[in-house]
Amino acid sequence: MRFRPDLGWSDVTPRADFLNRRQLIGGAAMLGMGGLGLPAAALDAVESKYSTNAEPNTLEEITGYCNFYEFGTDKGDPARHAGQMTTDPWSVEIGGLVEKPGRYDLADVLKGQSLEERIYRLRCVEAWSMVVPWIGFQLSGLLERVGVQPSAKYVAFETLYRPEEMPGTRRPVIPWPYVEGLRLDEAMNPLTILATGLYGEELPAPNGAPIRLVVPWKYGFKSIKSVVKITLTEDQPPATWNMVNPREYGFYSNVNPEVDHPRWSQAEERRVGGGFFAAKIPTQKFNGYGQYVASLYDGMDLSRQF
Ligand SMILES: Nc1nc2c(c(=O)[nH]1)N[C@H]1C(S)=C(S)[C@@H](COP(=O)(O)O)O[C@H]1N2
Ligand SMILES: [Mo]
Repeated sequence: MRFRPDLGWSDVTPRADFLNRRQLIGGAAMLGMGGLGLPAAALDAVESKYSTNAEPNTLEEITGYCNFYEFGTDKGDPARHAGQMTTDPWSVEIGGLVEKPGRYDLADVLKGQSLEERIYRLRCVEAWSMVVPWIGFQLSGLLERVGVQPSAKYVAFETLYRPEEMPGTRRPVIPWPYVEGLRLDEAMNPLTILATGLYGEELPAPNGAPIRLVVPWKYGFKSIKSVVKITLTEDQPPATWNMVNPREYGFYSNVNPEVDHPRWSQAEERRVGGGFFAAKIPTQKFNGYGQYVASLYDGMDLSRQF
């Protein structure tokens, strides 16, 4: 399915059908109830303990105000152009220090993973934020399934690079393909998900269809979109913005109001949709997820290892 900015997802996909054909065929265990015949309201009934109570942004805001440089640098470019991206068929190459390397079809990636709704805050390094009701599953589930070798210490991710379908990649704005990385313990943290949906529907193209990483305690650029490759490594993998400007964008890039970007303060953020004159809200350390992740960084000086 291609993203149509003129339609809401509920217009194009019956809600009860949001686990699309190929996901159903893949046999993803939907909230432990099995996929087929899922009542429309079932998803709403399940509260993840990791979800925020904050009001989610609208679908229009989430799909219309995006960073996805493969389609241009304007916030509206992804909504205009990401629909060109072929997202079916889709496969993810999983390799490096794993027991079962291979090219996994999307349905196979989802096999055995339980999808759930996670309503997360998303804090962009540019000092705006949103609240997004993702549908996804824990990355740890996939890594356990493919078997992580003992020597693995990091997980590297890569986005699709297909210039014919990605007008933004025809200029060297940033190095292509977009790459990112996490330390293995960050990747295994229960907050870290691979998202395949949003608002109970398939993931819209501007947000990284058909599968993207979401790491809610880090600046948004760590949450790499449209993932085609996952590699377990011994050494810290390259990360796009860190390569472009290591002084401004650290490998860790945990949300931290105490460490300013060299060119602006990170103490506050503007919630998208509040209007330009809306009061800024204070940025929380680890984007408010410290109770789950602060211990990952015990003994680290987060102002130096940012
Ligand atoms: N491949 C790829 N992934 C990406 C980006 C990008 O340009 N290309 N932008 C990042 C940035 S800066 C942010 S803030 C989030 C935005 O996600 P959203 O548009 O779904 O809100 O995606 C991240 N993932
Ligand atoms: Mo961002």
